[in-house]
Amino acid sequence: MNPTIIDFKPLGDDRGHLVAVESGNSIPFDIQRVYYIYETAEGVDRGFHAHKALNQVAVAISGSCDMVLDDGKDKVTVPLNSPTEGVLIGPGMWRVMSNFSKDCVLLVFADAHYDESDYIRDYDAF
Ligand code: T46
Repeated sequence: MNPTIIDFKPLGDDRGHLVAVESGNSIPFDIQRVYYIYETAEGVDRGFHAHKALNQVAVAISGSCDMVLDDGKDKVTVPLNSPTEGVLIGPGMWRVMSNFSKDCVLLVFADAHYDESDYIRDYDAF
């Protein structure tokens, strides 16, 4: 399994950095929802589910964490540690986020509004 890594173009100058994110351009879908995960307690892992239809792109805009993706056959760990690098997570992908640094802010773009019925939270059912 080769996860799709998305490189965002840093628009930096001597004042610092800026990244612009555009639906259908840097993100390969229409963005319907944005959420972020921060101040994750030490040693906590999150996720432990797959989605039936949802597409998402996750970027650690501060700090770092690992995104473990499992398609049912292969498992790959994608280190997220750059505000200019995201990972595309499509449907049918079990995900676990771990090794959150204290300062990690994980920003996620999604192509649909929150819908609990889109979650598969039972690994055996997955
Ligand atoms: C995912 C990974 C990367 C909402 O009400 N609206 C939302 O948009 C989201 C994302 C969550 N919630 C509620 C549902 C739960 O009561 O917030 C609570 C925490 O969500 P959850 O336990 O699903 O969080 P994670 O970190 O396990 O998973 C999240 C996303 O839910 C999921 O889609 O792919 O981040």
